[in-house]
Amino acid sequence: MKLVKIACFILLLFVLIANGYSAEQKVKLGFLVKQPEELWFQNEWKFAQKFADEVGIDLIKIGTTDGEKVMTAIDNLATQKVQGFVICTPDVRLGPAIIKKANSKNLKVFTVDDRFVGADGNPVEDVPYMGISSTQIGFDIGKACYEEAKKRGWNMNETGAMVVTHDELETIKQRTDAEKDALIKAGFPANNIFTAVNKTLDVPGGMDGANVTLTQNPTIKKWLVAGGNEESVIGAVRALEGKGFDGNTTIGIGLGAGAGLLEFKKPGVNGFFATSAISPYRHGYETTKLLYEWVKDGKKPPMKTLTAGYIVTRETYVKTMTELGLADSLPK
Ligand code: FCA
Repeated sequence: MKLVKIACFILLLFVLIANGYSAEQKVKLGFLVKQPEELWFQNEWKFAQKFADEVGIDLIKIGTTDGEKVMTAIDNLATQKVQGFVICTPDVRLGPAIIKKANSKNLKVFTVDDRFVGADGNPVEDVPYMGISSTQIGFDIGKACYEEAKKRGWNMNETGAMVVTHDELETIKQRTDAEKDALIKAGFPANNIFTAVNKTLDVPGGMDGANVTLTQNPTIKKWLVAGGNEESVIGAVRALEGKGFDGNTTIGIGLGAGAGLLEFKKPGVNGFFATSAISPYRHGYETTKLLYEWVKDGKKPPMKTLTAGYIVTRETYVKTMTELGLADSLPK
């Protein structure tokens, strides 16, 4: 009996020590983004940090603007004993190389915004991904552009629709294809839809792409503008301003939750009419939380989560975003 008691005591001691040890092992995560200068990604980081602070873990945030930087960052994370990272990769085709490297260092990977593409050209489906509902959001934007033009009594035959895209990226192509589709379904003349290309997905890239389209179509009097992200639409609006168009002759609808909101804060009205507000909270806080639970408790995250967008104008954005719990990402 005495022996049994001693054995139980030793066992208990062992369990306590083991538990104490694992509680000491602090979770450390990484969050890598392709365009750290963009407000969207800064907001993702902000909400990821919020989660990290709430649970008291370390979060290492690194801007990885090209493939080499991604690879160096993964080495860096591994050296710092990080257990996993969230990533929006600068190039989706890097997916297989990123997975290989992460596996070799025993790091868990969670993709956000842009889904990896495999060597066969298909999206990688066995790495958790949180993106936006690109097709639905794009469709809503195309429809809203048409409806606003109709409300203003514009003659659609004299109006052009510029859709600024970056087709190499699945999520952007889905958004802009749906924008065109919605315009056509609403009754907008297909011949008046023009595709512009934003090579870099930032404002200068949107402006360059739009300028090409504008030079090729000098007779169009009024423009609808849609795109793959807010930066693309803002770039096009700036290009239109350069040619004398303004808020009376341009209806631009973006997609994001950063740069577009700053347009609303500018005095007066410009061609950036509305944006589909997406959630940096979900893409930052929630991705980090899911990764944390995966690392800490072995709870596998859902393989695919698609988040919604809500069209807001300069009149409605503060109210709607506050209702959506996004007051923290409103520009000051
Ligand atoms: C892509 C775009 C970003 C943002 C994000 C949700 O990564 O490049 O601007 O729209 O999807």
